[in-house]
Amino acid sequence: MPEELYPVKPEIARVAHVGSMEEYRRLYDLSMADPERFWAEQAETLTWFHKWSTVFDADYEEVDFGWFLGGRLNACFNCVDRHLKDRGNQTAIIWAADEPGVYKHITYRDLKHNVSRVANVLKEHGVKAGDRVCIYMPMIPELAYAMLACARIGAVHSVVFAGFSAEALRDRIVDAGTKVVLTANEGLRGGKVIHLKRIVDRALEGMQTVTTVLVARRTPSEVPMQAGRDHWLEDEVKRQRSTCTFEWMGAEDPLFILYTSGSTGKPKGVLHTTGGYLVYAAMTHKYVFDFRPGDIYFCAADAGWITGHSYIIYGPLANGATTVMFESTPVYPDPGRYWRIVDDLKVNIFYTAPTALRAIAQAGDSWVKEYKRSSLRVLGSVGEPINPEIWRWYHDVVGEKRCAVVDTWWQTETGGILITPLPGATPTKPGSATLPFFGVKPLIVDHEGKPLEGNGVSGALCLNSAWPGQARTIHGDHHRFKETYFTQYPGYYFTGDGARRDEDGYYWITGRIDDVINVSGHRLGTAEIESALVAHEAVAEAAVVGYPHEVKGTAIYAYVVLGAEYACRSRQEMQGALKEQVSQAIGRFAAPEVIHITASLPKTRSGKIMRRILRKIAASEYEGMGDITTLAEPEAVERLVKEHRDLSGR
Ligand code: 7RM
Repeated sequence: MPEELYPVKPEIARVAHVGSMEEYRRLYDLSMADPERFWAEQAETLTWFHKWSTVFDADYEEVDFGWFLGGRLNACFNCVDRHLKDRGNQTAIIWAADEPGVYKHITYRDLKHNVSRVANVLKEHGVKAGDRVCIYMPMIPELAYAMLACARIGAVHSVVFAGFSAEALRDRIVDAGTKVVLTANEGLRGGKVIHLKRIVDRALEGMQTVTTVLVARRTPSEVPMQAGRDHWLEDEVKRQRSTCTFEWMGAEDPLFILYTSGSTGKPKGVLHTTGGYLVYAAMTHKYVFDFRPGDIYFCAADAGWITGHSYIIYGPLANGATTVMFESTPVYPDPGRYWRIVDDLKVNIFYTAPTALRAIAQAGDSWVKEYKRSSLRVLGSVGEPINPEIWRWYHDVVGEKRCAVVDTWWQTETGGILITPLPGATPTKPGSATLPFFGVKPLIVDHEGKPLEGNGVSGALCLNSAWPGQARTIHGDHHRFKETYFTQYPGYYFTGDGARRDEDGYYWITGRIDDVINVSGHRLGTAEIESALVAHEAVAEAAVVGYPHEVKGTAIYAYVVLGAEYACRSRQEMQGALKEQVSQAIGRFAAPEVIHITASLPKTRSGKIMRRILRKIAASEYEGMGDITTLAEPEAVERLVKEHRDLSGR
């Protein structure tokens, strides 16, 4: 069967920033031939207090990169103040509350005042340039104010997704060495209350290092406030002036830390710097979504993840966009929620994760068709591979075959989108992220670390270029940064993903090939979940794998061996207790879908758990287990298969 190719829509191409494949190639070739010139030109789109002297410098041995060295700028100034002259009264942020139909429009001028007030509060509480500030907030405007306020005064924000548990939050506060935490009394999501302040209190128990907790008020509820430490943000900002000077940050000064999961149990504080990150976020937002002034842009991610950082806050605001901040879920109060917002706000560009699309599609097309969606022009996807069926549904049903679909591949570490179609230039194939963005050189590498030339090859996805948005280090552990990304395939950045380059040179991301899984677009390390499980007194051993799931994309399957004293407990009771255990250690979103209690795990004679086999069984693939003769206990496989059949009915 010839591969489906969706041509570019002429109406989109006619007005697009990049309107043809020739134009894409021309710019791509320029970016490869003379990257410094290319990126210097892009950097001109930002406002600099002082121009850079060196576009790019690298010490490959030490894995140190710098962009726009010598330059001084402020990310908050670029996202807020510089727009006041031309678009002070334009809406910067439309907040879509959890309650359907409730919106709040915040102009660029309002944004400046609100951000400045929060910045002044932070200063009053002793926050200085370079200090880390932890933000653990729901999707309310104060979250955006807090991030931008940090940027304004040169503090480094560490946003922790509000779905993380007290323990996970505590680890991140300790690792980043934060003295100030911003939170809310409660969060509201899908009509349910999340007791954020209570979680913060638990995270801070016995911790002396956090001296200030600023609490935004999202609900009328009162919460316990610890005298001297806790303050209502609304009371604090009231006293402040609506103006605050900005720090002239060096281009390579840190802008933020964002924790992400890797193949060990300890999350990594990925560090991004100011100049390169902002140039890259702004440029990709403009080109990938073909953003034009006046567009209403809606990224449905949570600001607690990198997608929210780059494509709700920094990229869109640097471009003077109107960006929607969505507090609720795609299915609250019903699966038509996204399209209701699209119609209410006349959204032109919409960006979400495949897992959300699958959940909505499952509920039936009527939820989509109830709304007009006539304002939509570009539809984006991110976070996990998008299966061709749901890609077609997005294109045909949501976009009525008029909209461009952009499947954007990137990572927390890359700062912005790296492999993606451009709406006006790239013919698309359902399920393929298509071609590299400007300045990006993907490589497909074999087991020996040899790059595979030509098309029609698959292997590990590496990158053989430097781009301004790339992470510079892991907070507090540069050695780990080098080890994690630059040693497995010497000379290249290893993404952790597998990929295929097809006959046309299009990239197909096949998913993680390390011990990371993407569950509903949330990135989790299997080792993290395992260490949460074995922390339970009943658990002797645990092994976690991912398996294909209709809505979540990948779901978590945990094999657990109980200690002798617990072996006779009711399975149901233990399964419940262990799911709760993971919720407590990481967050509810990390709780395994399946807990498979068993007598032993399949191991090699040297004691290595055979994950390959565990993955097969979890996926109900009983054929092609490969060589199991090296197993210490070959009959374990048969037992596991039988137990799995009983558990899953497959
Ligand atoms: C942006 C984000 C990164 C991992 C990455 C991939 C997977 C993301 C796509 C994708 C296939 C895509 N950052 N991933 N986008 N896989 N197609 N378009 O998600 O750090 O949280 O996760 O997500 O495995 O390595 S992340």
